[in-house]
Amino acid sequence: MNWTQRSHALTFGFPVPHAEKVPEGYRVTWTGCRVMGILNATPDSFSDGGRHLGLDAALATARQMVAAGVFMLDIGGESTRPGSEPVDAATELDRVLPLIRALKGENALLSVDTMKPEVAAEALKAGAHLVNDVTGLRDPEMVRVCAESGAAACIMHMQGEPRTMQQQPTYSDVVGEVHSFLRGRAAEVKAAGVPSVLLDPGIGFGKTLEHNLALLRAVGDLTCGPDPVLMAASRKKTIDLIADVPKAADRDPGSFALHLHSARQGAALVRLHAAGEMVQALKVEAALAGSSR
Ligand code: HH2
Repeated sequence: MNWTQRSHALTFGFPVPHAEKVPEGYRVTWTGCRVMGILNATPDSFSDGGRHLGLDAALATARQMVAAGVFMLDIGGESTRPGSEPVDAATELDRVLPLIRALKGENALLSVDTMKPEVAAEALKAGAHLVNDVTGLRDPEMVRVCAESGAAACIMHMQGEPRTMQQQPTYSDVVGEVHSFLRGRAAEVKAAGVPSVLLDPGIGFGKTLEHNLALLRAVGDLTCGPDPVLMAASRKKTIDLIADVPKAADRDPGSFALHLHSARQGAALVRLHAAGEMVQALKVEAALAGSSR
């Protein structure tokens, strides 16, 4: 079976776009690799900071993505780039809630990219379906919010915290440590009642170029497991270090290469700024692999 035929699923405790009712809740299933489009309503994100601050501009981008076949939108109100300063919950909510409310009728899953349980809780009430927490649901309150609402969650691996994580990342076996953290955390949060999870090795979060390359080369070891895998390296510094592209907005070609590689290794979802373009790239890649999707 090649990557285009592999089937993936996420289960939710409430109805979501594309879902069918199953005894455990509402299940979304797909084959091959789908795209999560990045929508940062922030002034300081490393590549698209300030681009989507106006509601109309953000909605236009989001709707273009959905029209292009993007499966899930990831809406964020706080930058987590290396060195970023935290923002308070009220500021984050002011940035993400209008977008979630305006997009909840669209034919796409909505993810909220937040580390704060209070932001996640309000975002879910406003219409978000999945919580993307770069701390791997470190805060027990985040696990409770997801479990009680029936939201799916993305568990990402990060060493340290955004402000300082790139100062001196160290591992003795980066692939072994990251994969066992993700599998362990998935088992714990599902046992606590979160209906389903995505796993993400967290490219660039407390990792050197060598660490990131090792994780990218080993995606296939993570995608062998039962939980769908999300890969998210869009426009990241890794691409600059490989291909000498200092400006983040110029890194889409490298982003397509990294995520096509991840798709071929069985990733269920890839997170990109140039999300509609990635849908096109995946369709071509799938056709070459012998599938029409
Ligand atoms: N990376 C960023 C933000 N959220 N979520 C997951 N699951 N995985 C990631 O690798 C990830 C993420 C950082 O990228 P971006 O959103 O473009 O920038 P910023 O944090 O500066 O807003």
